[in-house]
Amino acid sequence: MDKTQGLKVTRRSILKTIPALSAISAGSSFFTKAACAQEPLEDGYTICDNCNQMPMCGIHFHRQGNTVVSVGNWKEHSGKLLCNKALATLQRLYNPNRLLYPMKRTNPKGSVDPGFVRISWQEALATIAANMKKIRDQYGAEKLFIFCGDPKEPRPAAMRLARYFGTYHYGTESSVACRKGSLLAEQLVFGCEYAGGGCGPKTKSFMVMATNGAWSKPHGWWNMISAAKQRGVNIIVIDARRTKVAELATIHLQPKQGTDAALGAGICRVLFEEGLYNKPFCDKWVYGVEEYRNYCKDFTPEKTEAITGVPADLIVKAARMYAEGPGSFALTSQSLSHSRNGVNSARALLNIPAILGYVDIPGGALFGVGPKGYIVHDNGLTEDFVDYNWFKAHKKDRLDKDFVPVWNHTQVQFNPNQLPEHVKNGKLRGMVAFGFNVMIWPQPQVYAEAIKNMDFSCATDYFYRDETHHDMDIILPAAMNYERYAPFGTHAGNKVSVRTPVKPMGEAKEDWWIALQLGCLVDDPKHFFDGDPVKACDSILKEWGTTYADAQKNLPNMTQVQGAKQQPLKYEKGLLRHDGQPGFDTPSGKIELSSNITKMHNLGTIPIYVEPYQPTAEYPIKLINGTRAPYITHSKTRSDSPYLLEIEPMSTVDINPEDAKARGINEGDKVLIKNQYGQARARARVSIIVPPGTAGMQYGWRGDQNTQVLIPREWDKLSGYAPYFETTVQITKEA
Ligand SMILES: Nc1nc2c(c(=O)[nH]1)N[C@H]1C(S)=C(S)[C@@H](COP(=O)(O)OP(=O)(O)OC[C@H]3O[C@@H](n4cnc5c(=O)[nH]c(N)nc54)[C@H](O)[C@@H]3O)O[C@H]1N2
Ligand SMILES: Nc1nc2c(c(=O)[nH]1)N[C@H]1C(S)=C(S)[C@@H](COP(=O)(O)OP(=O)(O)OC[C@H]3O[C@@H](n4cnc5c(=O)[nH]c(N)nc54)[C@H](O)[C@@H]3O)O[C@H]1N2
Ligand SMILES: [Mo]
Repeated sequence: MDKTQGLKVTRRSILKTIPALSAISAGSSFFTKAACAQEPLEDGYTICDNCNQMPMCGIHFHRQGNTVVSVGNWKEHSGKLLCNKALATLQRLYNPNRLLYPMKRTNPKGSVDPGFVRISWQEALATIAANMKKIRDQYGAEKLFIFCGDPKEPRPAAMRLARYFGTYHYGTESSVACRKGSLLAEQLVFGCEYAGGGCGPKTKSFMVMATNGAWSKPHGWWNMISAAKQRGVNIIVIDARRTKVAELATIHLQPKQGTDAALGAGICRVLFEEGLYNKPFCDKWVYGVEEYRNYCKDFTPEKTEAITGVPADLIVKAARMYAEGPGSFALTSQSLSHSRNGVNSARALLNIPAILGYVDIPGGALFGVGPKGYIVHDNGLTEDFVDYNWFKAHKKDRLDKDFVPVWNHTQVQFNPNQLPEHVKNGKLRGMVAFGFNVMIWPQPQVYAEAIKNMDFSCATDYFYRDETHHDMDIILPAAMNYERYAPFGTHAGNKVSVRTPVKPMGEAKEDWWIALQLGCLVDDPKHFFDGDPVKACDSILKEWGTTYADAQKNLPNMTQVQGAKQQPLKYEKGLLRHDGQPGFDTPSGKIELSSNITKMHNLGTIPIYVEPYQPTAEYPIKLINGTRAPYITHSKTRSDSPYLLEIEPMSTVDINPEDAKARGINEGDKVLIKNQYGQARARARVSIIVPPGTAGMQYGWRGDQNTQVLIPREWDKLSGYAPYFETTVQITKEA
């Protein structure tokens, strides 16, 4: 059977579940037309955007006329195994609740009914541009906040809009939360992005640092680790939960949530004391060894056990086993950084491969390379495209300077977690957003209030989301991944994939088109490729030796572009530092166990352990709020793709059998999760995936299942991230 026939759209499947969420229904006359179409089946190609992994997975679809009728694996693509979320993008495409027309409010902000009505694109763009210019003229361009949520694809265009409009207050979901907290740890230690990698043929030991890649990295991570296991690689998993990956591990170290800085120190102590660390490497390339070693002295296996709950003998065994390398590692993109001491937790674990010299070696994780100027972590495509240096030059002018000085020092994106305060003080007056979601934040109602109090705000989205869009001025319909050209995908350092889109539904337009059109209205159209997304892509592709049209001709193959050659030991060859000298791009030129940047800002030197919130009699359960599940992405897969909602119809909390029994809770019972900040409803799943005293669940559910109300607005001093994984709660059976 043709694998591309994986999922077929039928009228019945689409109409089976229509969520009652949206205030704006698009109608479904489309399906009647599609059903009559007698056109030939043609091939089409696009990139999945449903979990926003980088790089992303390829989709091969079949179209009949303008209708996508089936989706499946794009077998020539480097991300070729589609998961359920990718298959569900077809149902999302034809979800009858999609936002399909530009809308403007007609009732005052704060009204129960915003009174959104359909307007033309011309009116929408002209109104937004006029308000942007008004803010710039009256208060200064930097009073406009430009934001892109988890969707990674609009980012290069949104960042370019910010640049040429003139505001350096550009932020994304990754400057609210997510990957950049771990990235900050990597930068402090190694001077650049370095989240580790997988296992190669030479790898002997692999440390999985708080990531559950089997569920969060759908494109082949499970295959990679199970193949490594079969080859006899020693796998050490550090995870607070008993995940599938932990069950496969040679050793599972299961620390209590938020205690990794102690565990890292405990493991490093064994390596130092037993002489297992790489002394010649440390002497030459590592800064702060004596200072950190002295700190670790205290963390005897017994003391480390007392803090982390990991048995002392297992800590010693794991340290010795990992030292048998060559060792590789994989660091979480988020879980560690979502605690108040999160960046230091991640740094402490990174110190383990650092002192063993498992840095850019054969059999270890290599530093990433890409085509000229390519930036993964800001998703800006290239430094030239977004004018990275302009943002760097304006770091010191940003509003996050006092709130998070280390972040401000190191990051090109603005940290907007103090948005409510900035709006209150008149420092931010308006917002242009792409895929914006107030539920990204703890206490989302505070952010919704800030949006309401802005002079002007607008957002592009696939759907109308009441909690986010209710008090906005204008909402614009974004074309989905099957309906857009930009951006192209960049993979494996030197390959790109392009699309063959269908015409968008209704009047949806691609985010890049919207950003570029706005750019043309508020600045010189030359900076915005006359509003044409393909021309914008070509400005990058030409530098890399191809064009969009040429890459389309290569389909179904991906197109090879000029990329940097991957090679080990880049620090010896001067390939990591901005000045081209050997070493690392840190102030000392070495890997920093003791950070000169945190020191500069009086925020300590080495990654010390700070006790996380402890359970109390009133709130005895630690709640990890946000671990990934294979069929959910954040807030968006729920109502958008009813197939996925069938797998998990409501917010579900994992609770250990001991804790369940003590509370008279059975599998499937409705429960109430409560703490001093708020409460949320869920359904119980009694499971040993969590240890006694800890519960785990998703976030992103709406209404009375919204767990963001349980999270305090408190922040890691280094990243400014909220403690999503660190709260304590009580769980009771619902009456
Ligand atoms: N409690 C808790 N909170 C967390 C986390 C956690 O683990 N726990 N994790 C944090 C992390 S790591 C992340 S990444 C964030 C999630 O970041 P969010 O930005 O909150 O992610 P989503 O819920 O996916 O919402 C994205 C919005 O963008 C829209 N959208 C999707 N694709 C596109 C597109 O291509 N164009 C446009 N215009 N719109 C689009 C969707 O419809 C949706 O409304 O949440 C953070 N917050
Ligand atoms: N299916 C799916 N995939 C996704 C996403 C999605 O929503 N759905 N989102 C994408 C995004 S935006 C992100 S940021 C990534 C996140 O990807 P991951 O980092 O893999 O995400 P998590 O599942 O949140 O966390 C990984 C593990 O950390 C463990 N953990 C929690 N707290 C601690 C702790 O204090 N110490 C230790 N040692 N372990 C701890 C959890 O038990 C969990 O198993 O996933 C991406 N991929
Ligand atoms: Mo994330």
